[in-house]
Amino acid sequence: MYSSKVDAMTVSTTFTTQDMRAAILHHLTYTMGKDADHATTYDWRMALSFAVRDRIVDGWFASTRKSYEAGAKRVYYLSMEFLIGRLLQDGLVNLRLLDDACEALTALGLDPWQVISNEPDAALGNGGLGRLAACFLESLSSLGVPAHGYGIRYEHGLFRQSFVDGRQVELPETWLQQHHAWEFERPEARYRIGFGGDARDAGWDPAEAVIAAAYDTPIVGWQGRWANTLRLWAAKPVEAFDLDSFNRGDFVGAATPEAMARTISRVLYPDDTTEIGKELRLKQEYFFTAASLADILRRFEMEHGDLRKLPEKVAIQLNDTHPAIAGPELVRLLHDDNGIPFDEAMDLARSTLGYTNHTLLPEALERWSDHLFGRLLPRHLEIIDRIDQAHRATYPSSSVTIREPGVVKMGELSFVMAHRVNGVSALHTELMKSTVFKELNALHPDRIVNETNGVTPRRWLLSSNPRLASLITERIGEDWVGDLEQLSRLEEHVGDAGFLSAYAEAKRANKADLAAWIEAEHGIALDPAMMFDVQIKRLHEYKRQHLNILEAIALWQAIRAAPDADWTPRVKIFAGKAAPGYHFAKDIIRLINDVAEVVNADPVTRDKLKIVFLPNYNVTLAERLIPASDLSEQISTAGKEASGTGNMKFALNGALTIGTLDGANVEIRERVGEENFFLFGMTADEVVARRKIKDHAAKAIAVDPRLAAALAAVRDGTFCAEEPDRYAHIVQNLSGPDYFLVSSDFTDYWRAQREVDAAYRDADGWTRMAARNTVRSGWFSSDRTIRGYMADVWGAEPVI
Ligand code: 26W
Repeated sequence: MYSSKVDAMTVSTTFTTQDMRAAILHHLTYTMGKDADHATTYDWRMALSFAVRDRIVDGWFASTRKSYEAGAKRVYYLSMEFLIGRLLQDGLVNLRLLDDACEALTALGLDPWQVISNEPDAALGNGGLGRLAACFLESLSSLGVPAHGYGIRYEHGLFRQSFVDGRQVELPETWLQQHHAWEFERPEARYRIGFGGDARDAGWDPAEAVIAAAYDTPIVGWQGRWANTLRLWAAKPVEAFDLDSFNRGDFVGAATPEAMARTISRVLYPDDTTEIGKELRLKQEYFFTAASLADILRRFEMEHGDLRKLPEKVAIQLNDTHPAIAGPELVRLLHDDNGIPFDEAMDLARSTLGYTNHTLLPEALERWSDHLFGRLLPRHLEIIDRIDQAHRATYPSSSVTIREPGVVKMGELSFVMAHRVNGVSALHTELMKSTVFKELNALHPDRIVNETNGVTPRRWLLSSNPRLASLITERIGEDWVGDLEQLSRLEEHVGDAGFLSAYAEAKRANKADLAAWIEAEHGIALDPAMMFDVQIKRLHEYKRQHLNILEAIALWQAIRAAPDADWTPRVKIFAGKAAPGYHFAKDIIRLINDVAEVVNADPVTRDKLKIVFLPNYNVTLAERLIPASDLSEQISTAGKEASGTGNMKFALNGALTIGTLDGANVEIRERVGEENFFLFGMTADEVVARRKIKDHAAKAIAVDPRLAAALAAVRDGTFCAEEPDRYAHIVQNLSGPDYFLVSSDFTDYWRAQREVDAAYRDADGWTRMAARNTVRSGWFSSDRTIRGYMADVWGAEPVI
């Protein structure tokens, strides 16, 4: 029987493969109630998960204990999304038990990876914002900072995507259909959350209420030295069951309270760039924010008592405006419920709150109708009005308002109610100051700071690319895992042929694995010798997947025009979901699939160009694709991508970037060296200027016959003979308004892609460039980002 008592500070090396084997069999028998002869892969995976979870729990308790003993300042990360992915492999890697687990499973006659990959992704997010939150939680634990993540335990995460005739089809996601091994229900942590009703003299009498029930998931850090808690709220009815209705035979009526309540945490809204504006979305935002604040104040009062000390011991970060109601809610709790004068309550709240902005897209900035707001949260609307009045009284000359006729602007509210506001890349933060928050920045010149995003090197290098990770560790030891900027110590190895060939071999083997998986999973044969050119991210016009496919069409046409020329064979791999209501984006998906069908079937070009759109992009697919990529497509219209984080993962894993000077591309290029980055396109300023030119798209098309020919092929049904006009609207857009300047950036994009072709033909040269990307990308660790927040925003310290 294995020993349970371990000190949180160190992972006991006493836990052997035998112990792991015994632990797995223990849980198979006593937790899953299965004997080995009848166990399914699911049973083995759960048994292994529980065995690993046991190892995490001890450290988790010790971390909690230590945080209380230290009386440390706590960080609370409020986010509507946590794009976690799988947790089993992450736990095994962070606890350094992966080898033991694989040996134990093999000894039990099982295929370790079949068991480990049986886990569904926790897809509780749309894209960048949600995944960043997950990376941040892992880094907070790896750094030993007392922190909680707070969010919603959606019953259904982001929809599953499949293709029917090349079109995206959405299917419900069902991660909770199976038992979720990593969560603990906390019946003692439940809060009543009110909605509607009336606000009357500094009080509120909600008309309806639901219960927020807590589910805790331990988030373990590197080497298991610390573990924090992700607390997700599920909505439950105040009255579980309406017996009277039931007795009257109204069975549906009897179940309604349950169904209505659960609706709030039923599903994640799949939109990631257009504000939703729906009542249920506002209910979701208030539900989790109010439950989280109630829980935060309960813990604070238990530890520290006097609420006036709140900012000293609590730092709350708002992940975009989605939890912005936290400002008014905190004022309500401090003023209405605890009698602290309004202005003081406002100052206390401001000193406690930080706000991160993740997008400048006007359509993504939340502006709630004050009608809906007033009906759902009447007291909060009153408080927002007082906050607005107070701000205007302090800055009478300013025209900044939180309220406008008919709307409540959540961006302005978040800015006014936070003591620090940050952007997520240097360029984005500057654009925040010169565009959306220009006036507020002038009023509060020291409030905006930059915290360039980062990614956790445990999941995105050590766990997903073991070949490269072990090569690095061989050369510089493994301290890089907890201190990624140590990768720079590899610089001198880049000149060493042995290192370079091992580096190239790791990439080649990763590509072979990916090709085998794509063949097995999708029946498409890819030659790993071809360049793997990859664009994986949500579908959006500003991310310009349509620029990428236009270049592919032009390349296809060029190869057909000169088949014997010396082309650099490449595969264009796409993956990404479109918001269900975003029809233009869905049409881009269909176009890519239609083009792929024609190009992949073309005997003239098939061994020189292939196009693949992999369905159901998620965290796990990204972990499979990124280590096997040669070229990273980061081609957004400059000024539109706040940061990007995929770009960082690719650079770390030795994929070269073709990209614009947008978001964090700018900082990646600065750090890896412009000679190791394929730059193209207009800058953010040039974009603004170009838009002012009448017929800018037509002008671009007129001077580039390749572009004209590619658009013509899309227009004339080359890829949809059965419905030639299918993409007329896309061509009409790109030759007309073309707001995202696809046509105007095409020529330079083509030029850069041809430079990529030439560079790829010099295999050693390419490998050197790729290795330099890895070696010089250590700064893009989310550990570095979190250290920035700790210093500039939270004033929090690690406890270990
Ligand atoms: C209200 C609907 C909605 C939902 C999510 C609007 C906007 C969002 C997010 C802010 C969109 C998002 O994920 N933004 C991305 O955030 C990443 C993390 O900072 C950045 O790296 C990406 O550039 C940014 O697009």
